[in-house]
Amino acid sequence: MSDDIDVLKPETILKPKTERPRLYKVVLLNDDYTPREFVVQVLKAVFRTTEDQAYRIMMTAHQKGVCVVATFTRDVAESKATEGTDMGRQKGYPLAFSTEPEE
Ligand code: TYC
Repeated sequence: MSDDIDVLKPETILKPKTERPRLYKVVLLNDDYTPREFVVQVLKAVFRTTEDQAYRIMMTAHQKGVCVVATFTRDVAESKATEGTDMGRQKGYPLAFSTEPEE
């Protein structure tokens, strides 16, 4: 009908969504072959860290076996982990990053 008016139906009244997305850690894994300086270069390029931050993260992984680099939403964490791992593979290094959900 031409004289119908729009009404606000209850189902159009949305509850504000305040929940934040789950965050995922990107973890750097140590290995015996990737040169330290190359790990630092990758960390700076992919995670935009300073030289100093990258060196500390690399040395933590080197000494402890793993180091959390940073946390992101799932898609960003997965693409950064893939990008870092691929940079190593292109040079023939076994450099590896993994992701895991934060508690
Ligand atoms: N352990 C490597 C070496 O001695 C350096 C390295 C550090 C590799 C951290 C990977 O995540 C890593 N050349």
